[in-house]
Amino acid sequence: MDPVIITAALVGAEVTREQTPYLPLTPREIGLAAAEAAAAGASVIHLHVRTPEGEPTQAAAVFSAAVLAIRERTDVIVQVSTGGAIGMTAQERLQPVTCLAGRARPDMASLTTGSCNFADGVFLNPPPDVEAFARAMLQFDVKPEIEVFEAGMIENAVRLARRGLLAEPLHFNLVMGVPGAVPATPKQLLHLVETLPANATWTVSGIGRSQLSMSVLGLVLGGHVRTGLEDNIFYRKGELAVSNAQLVERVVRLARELDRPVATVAEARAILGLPAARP
Ligand code: KMH
Ligand code: ZN
Repeated sequence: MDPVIITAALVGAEVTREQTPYLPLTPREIGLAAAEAAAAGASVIHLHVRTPEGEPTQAAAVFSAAVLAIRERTDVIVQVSTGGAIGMTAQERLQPVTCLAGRARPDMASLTTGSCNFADGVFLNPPPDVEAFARAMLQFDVKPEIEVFEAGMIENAVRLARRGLLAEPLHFNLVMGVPGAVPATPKQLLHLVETLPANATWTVSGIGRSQLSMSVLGLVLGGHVRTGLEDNIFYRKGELAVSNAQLVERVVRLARELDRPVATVAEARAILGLPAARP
């Protein structure tokens, strides 16, 4: 079986320290959490950052500090979020793609190709913004991970690729179980996987308690797996996960049982078509 790329989504924009004391917030905490997750088997870090007060931000200075804190400690692939948080402007969200320099430049960035309800809010991604994000990623040589919260977002990405705004093969993250978007069921996952272009790579993220079942399905179906506190703060019902690394370790154990070798960073770079290392 092909190696599985494990992505650790360390912090996100929605989870708070009140919900879990184990959430890394400062650039240093994020750097340490990334190094632990990488040591456990993660080869990609999906990155959001926070202000000192713990609020989500897309400020370039904070992203830069966090990426450097990660790069000081590990050679993991860094994927910055352009989703940010509900209510942010497109210009604000794009900063980690367009404003980071030198070693702080990201390898990848998330790119959501449509709008959807997102818990009590609306995650707005109008076509002109999506197109601008795709163009910026091409210009800054940052590989998009297409975030799919609803089936139509796959076709939107394929259309962008046909217009030359996304480079193929495309890489997708199937995000299952956000309240208001596609439910985390095996049937829905299979439908999304079968809808992908034939040469695409994909990972799956299960939100909340679906993180475990979606991880297992991702492994069985030959996909890649995202885990971490952004998507789920519990290890099991009523028991908080004590770190991102703990969640990664569980995916590694499952992968071993299911005969999926865990991708090294070099293998993940090759699978995703990334250069051997970001200069
Ligand atoms: N925080 C969500 C509104 C992404 O990182 O690109 C969007 C999100 C997706 O987390
Ligand atoms: Zn995210």
